[in-house]
Amino acid sequence: MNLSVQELKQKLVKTLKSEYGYVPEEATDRQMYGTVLTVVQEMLLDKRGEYLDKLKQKDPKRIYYMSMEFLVGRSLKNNLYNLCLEPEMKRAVAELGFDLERIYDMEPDAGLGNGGLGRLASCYMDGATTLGYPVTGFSIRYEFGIFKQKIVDGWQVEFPDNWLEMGSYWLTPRVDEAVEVHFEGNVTEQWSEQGLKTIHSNYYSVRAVPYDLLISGHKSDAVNSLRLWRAESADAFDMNEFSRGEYVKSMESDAKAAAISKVLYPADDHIEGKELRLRQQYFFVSASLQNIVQAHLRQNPTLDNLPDKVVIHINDTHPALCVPELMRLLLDEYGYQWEKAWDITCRTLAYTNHTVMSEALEKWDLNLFRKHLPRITTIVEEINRRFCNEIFEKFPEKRGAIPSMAAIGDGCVRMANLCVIACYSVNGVSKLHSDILKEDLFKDFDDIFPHKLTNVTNGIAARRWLCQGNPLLTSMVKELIGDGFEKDLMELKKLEQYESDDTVLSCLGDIKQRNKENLARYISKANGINVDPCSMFDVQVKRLHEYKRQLMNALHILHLYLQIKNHGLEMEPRTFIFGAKASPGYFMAKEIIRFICGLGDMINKDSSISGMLKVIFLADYKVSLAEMIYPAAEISEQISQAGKEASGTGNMKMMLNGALTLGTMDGANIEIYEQVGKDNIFIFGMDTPEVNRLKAEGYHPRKVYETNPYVKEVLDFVQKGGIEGKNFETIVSYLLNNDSYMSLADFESYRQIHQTVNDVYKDACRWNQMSLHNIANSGIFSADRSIMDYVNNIWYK
Ligand code: F58
Repeated sequence: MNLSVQELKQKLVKTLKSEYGYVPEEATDRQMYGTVLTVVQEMLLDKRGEYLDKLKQKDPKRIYYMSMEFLVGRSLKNNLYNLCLEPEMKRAVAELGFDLERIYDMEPDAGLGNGGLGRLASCYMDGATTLGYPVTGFSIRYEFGIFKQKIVDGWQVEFPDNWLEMGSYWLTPRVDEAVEVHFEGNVTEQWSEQGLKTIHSNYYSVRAVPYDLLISGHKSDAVNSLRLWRAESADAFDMNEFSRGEYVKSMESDAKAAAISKVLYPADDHIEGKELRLRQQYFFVSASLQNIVQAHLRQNPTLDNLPDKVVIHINDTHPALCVPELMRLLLDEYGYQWEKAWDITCRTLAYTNHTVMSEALEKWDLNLFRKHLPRITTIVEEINRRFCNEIFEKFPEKRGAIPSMAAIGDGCVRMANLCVIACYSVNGVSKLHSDILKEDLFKDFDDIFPHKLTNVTNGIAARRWLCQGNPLLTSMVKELIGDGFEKDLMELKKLEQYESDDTVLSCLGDIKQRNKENLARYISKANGINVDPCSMFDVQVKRLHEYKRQLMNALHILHLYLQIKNHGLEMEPRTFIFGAKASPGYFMAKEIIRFICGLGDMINKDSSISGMLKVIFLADYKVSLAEMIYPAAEISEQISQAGKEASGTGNMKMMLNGALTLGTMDGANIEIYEQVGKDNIFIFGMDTPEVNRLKAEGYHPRKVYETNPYVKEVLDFVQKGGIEGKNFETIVSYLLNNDSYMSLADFESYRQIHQTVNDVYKDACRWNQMSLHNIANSGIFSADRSIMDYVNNIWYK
C-alpha cells in the first residue's frame, strides 16, 4: 500500500478527531492506540472490498477452515508489515508525539487457542492469504481467551483474559448475517407430498452473530477473514416471565445462550466430555455451514456442485459435527435424498488429525449427544449403520474390525472415526505422525480407503516469526541474500555459502547476543532475576504436558546442580528458560510447574555455584512473549517421548531463529534432522520402535533408579526435601512407579547429549556455523509450503 507519512498523519489526525474529539497534543496513548488500529482497520476493509469484487468475478473454489481455535496473537505489527507501511506509520506516529513500539505493547494477544493447533490455524491464514487463496477461517468469538497465568509460590493461578476490551477494534460485527442454531427438542417423522420428512420441533434457539477479523497477506491483494461467532439468545428475554415480574428468570435464557461463546476451554491434549463444549462445537459448526451454504447459493443455483466450489476443512475433530450438520442441511433444509447428500458431504469435507493420544481423541456420550442434538444423533446413527453394513458386505476380511471402526461404540460417538468415514482426505501433520496414522491408529481405514490418508508436514508463518520478531537477523539475511526469502523461504538456502565466512558468523553471534540481552532485560523486569546474557540460553516453551517431558529437563538441571555442588563439575554457564501453561484441572502439570519454580528458587540464589546455572520460569507464555523468546534461544528443547508429539511447531520457529535442536526422533524433529544432517542437531533417546519395544517388554522405572547413580542421586535429593524443603512426593512416586512417558529411561542419553552440547558451545565459531546451517535449511517449514501442499494434494486436487 502506497501511503506517505504525510497522508498517514492526516488520516490519524482525522480519525482521532472523529472518534475522540481530540487533537494529538491532547490525546492519551490509549486514544492514539485506538486511532492507529481504526486507521489500519479501515485500510484493510477498503482492500477487502476490492478483493471481494475480484473474487466475485473469478469465482474460484473457496476454502473454509473450521477450527475451534485460532491463536492469533497481536495483529497491528503484522498488518503494518504486510501492508508495507511500518516505517511510514512509525514516523507518522512519532511526528504526532507518540511511540509506535509503546502502541504495539498495548495490544492484547487474541488468545483464542491453547497451543500448537490454534497457532497453526493462524499461521495458515497468514500463508494462504499471502499466496492469494480465498480461505475463510471459522471459529468462536470467545469473550475470554486462554487464561492469564500468574505464578504464586510456584503454583499456577489463572485469571480471566478480557482481550476484547482493547482487542475489539479488529472485529467488525455483521449483524445482517446472523443465523439461528437449534438445540434440544424432539425429532419426529411426517409424511408429506415429498415423502417422509423429519421434523425437529420444540428446540431451543440460539442466535449466532458473526464478527469478522480481517487477515492481511504480505504484498498480496488478498484480505481474508476470520469469522468468529458470538452467541446470544434468539429472544433477548422471556416476555411472559418479564410481564409476571420475574425479571431475573426472564433473562436466564439469554445467559444460557451467551455462555456458549463466553470462554475458550483451556484443555490441551485432553478432552473432557462437557456439555458446554458440545454446544460450542455445534454452535459454530451449524452457524458456519449455514453461512457457507447461503454464500454458495448466492453464486450457484444448486448445491449439487458444492464439492467443486467448496472445501470445508476440519481442524482436528472439534468441528467434526460438520459431517452430520452438512447432511442435515442437505436432507432437511434442501430436500436431498440420503445417497446424494452423502456424496456431496463426503466430497466437500477434509480432516486434519493432530494427535494419536487416546485421551485427546474426542468421544461424546451418546445420551448427552442425543439430549442436545437429537436430529444430529439420528443422522450419525444412520451414517454409522450404513458404514457398518458396507464394510460387512464389501470387505468381509474387515468384519472383525467393524467394532473399532464404527462411528458409534461403547455408548459413545467417536468423532475421529466419523471424520475418517466421511472425509475425502485425512492428513497427519508430520511424516512420522502420518505414518503412525496409517500403520496404527487408522490402519483398518487405510486398508479400505487406500488413498484417503496423507501427510502435510506443518509449517509456520516465517514472516511473523522471523521478519517481525527478529529484525536484527532479518536485516542481516536481507543484506546477504536479498529479500526474496520473505515470499519464498527456501531462498534461505543461499545462506549456506556463508557457513565459512568468519565475518558473517561473528555477526550472527552478535545478533544472538543482542537478542539475549533483550530477553534478559525482560526477565529482570518480569522475574526480578538477573541472568547472564553471555550464558547459553536453553529454552523449553510449550504447553505443559507429561509427554512433552518438561520434568525430564528439570531433573537434568538438578543433576547439573548437584554435579557442580558435590562433584566440582565445571560447565559453560547456562540459563534454562521455561514457559508453559498447564490446563487448570491438570494437577500433575501444575506440580511440575511448582517443581521447576522450586528448583529455580534454590539454584538462582545459590552464590556457591558462581552463576553457572540459572533457571527461569516465565509466566503467561503466549504468542507475543514467544516472539521475544525465540530470537534469543540457542538450544531448542524438543524432548517429547518418541511417537507422542504429532509435529511440534516451536521446534521450527526456534530453528528459523538460529537455535539448535536438542530433541528426540519425534514429530517434525525427524524432518529437521533430515534437513540439517546429524552434525547440526543434538538427537538423543529412544525412537518410536524402541519405545514400543520397551513398553511391550514391560518398563520398570524403579530399575533405572536402582542402576543409574545420577538418577538415584537426583531423586533421593528431591525425596529428602532438598529443594527448599518442599514436598514433591507426588512427582517422585510418579516417576518411580509409572513414569508414563519414560523420562527415566531416556535420562542417561539426555544427560550425555547435554555434555556434547556443552562441549560444542565452547567453540563459538562452530556453534554459529551450525546455527547458520539451521537457518539456511529451515525454508521447508514455511506455512506457505504447507499451504501449497494442501492446495496441490487436498484442496484443489
Ligand atoms: C498440537 N495439538 C500437537 N492440540 O500436539 C502438536 O504436536 C502439533 O504440532 C500441533 O497440534 C499442530 O499440528 C494441539 O495443540 C490442542 O491444543 C487441542 C486443543 C483442544 C483440546 C485438545 C487438544
